[in-house]
Amino acid sequence: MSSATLPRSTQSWQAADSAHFLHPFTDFQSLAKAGARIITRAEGIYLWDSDGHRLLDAMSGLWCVNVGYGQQSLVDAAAKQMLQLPFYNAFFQTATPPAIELAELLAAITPPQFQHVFFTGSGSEGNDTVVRMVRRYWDILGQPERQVIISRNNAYHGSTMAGASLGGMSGMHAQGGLPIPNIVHIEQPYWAALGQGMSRDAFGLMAAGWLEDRILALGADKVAAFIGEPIQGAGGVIIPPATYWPEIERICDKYGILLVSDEVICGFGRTGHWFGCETFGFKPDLMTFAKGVTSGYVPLGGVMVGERIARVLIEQGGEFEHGYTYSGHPVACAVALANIRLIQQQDLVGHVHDDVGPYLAQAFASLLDHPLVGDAETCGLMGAILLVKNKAGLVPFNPEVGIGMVCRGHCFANGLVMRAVGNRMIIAPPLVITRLQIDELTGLIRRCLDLTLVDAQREKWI
Ligand code: PXG
Repeated sequence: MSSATLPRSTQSWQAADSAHFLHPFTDFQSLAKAGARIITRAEGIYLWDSDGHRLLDAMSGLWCVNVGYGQQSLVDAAAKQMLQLPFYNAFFQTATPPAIELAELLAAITPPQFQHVFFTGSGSEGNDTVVRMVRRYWDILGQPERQVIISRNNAYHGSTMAGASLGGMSGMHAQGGLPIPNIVHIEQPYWAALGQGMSRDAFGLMAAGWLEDRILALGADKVAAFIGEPIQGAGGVIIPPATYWPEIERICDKYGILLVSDEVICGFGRTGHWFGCETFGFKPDLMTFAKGVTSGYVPLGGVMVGERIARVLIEQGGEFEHGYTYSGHPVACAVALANIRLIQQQDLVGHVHDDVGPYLAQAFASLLDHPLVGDAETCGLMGAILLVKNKAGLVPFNPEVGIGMVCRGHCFANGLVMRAVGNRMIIAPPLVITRLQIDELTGLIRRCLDLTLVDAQREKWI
């Protein structure tokens, strides 16, 4: 659809938007001043806005459109299910075929300890479920004093009261009296910021050791669980050293603490395996998922529940007093089934692992010669570029410059959606991306880095 055939002009959309729509994570006044960019359609890895501009969507919507835009089989699955049975609940001893089939398929594609799933409407609701479930588990086992959940600074686990509490974003904690009780945070495994002068592997062991220190300080009999994203996404694509997760697992095992992997971003092929825990070689007791389970075509989330927990809940727990209207929504589950089958049929996980993942790693390595690039790393189809003032010693820009946002501005103007998190430029493109499209992406990134360098020199930030 070109702008000419749209029923309203961009200006009219923007006026109505700022008059009525409170956007998530947004400074409402500055958005009203700037006017929202109105996205009207998409195909493959590209978006179009209401002025007809094309953008390469290197963020997969918001880390979710794994199979790319415009996949007919997902659309057909939704339409068929809506006609047959648009909704029925799973509360009062009822179920619908799509929810049952999806549960069966998830049990097959997740690591073998997972045979059960609890469905939610989003990743945040999934993590709320995790909090209630791990505390319920320890209650049933007669250890109700095991309440504390340990998470990490700069983690993102959602925006509900429990999700934002688990997250380690100080700005979020400052609004609304968070975190809720008995959620504590340790430092993140961010080598470029905290591990200078150490090898990555030595730093990974040290960062995992912070978990053991905290467990000992709290008393192991007070600790219920540890939660982490295999790779921190919203925190800036922080890829931990290879030594980190196996050591975290060893420590959780040593003290009998439940290990939760938040796979909302890393799940469904993003890192080159079905799940991030497989890429990093650890075995969680619970796994939160959302986003890529439906490629974002409709909302769905959930928690994979390991047999250690499921057996206790099922055999000794009685009623688990938790659930959502949309737990197991038939249309969402039908779309998830079509999405996962498409990932299987097109072997998108192998495509990331063997082909475009290594190709993106090479492309990012080629950017290391750029004067602004202090570090460039990838895992599967997640990538981050660290912008620095001086490559020697990774000297950061003054935060007031907002170097990431300057670069992001050039990206938008040049037809590329790339996200800025502080001084890190991050990408997570659809898994269907081709080598040729990665060449296009890399060319656009280089152009935007060059334009950012010109600004930095002109403004004497460098
Ligand atoms: N866990 C993780 C690891 C996430 O990335 C959630 C939970 C919450 O999911 P819902 O579906 O409730 O949003 C997320 C969501 C960003 C950004 O700025 C990232 C997310 C959401 C919004 C913005 O990168 N991730």
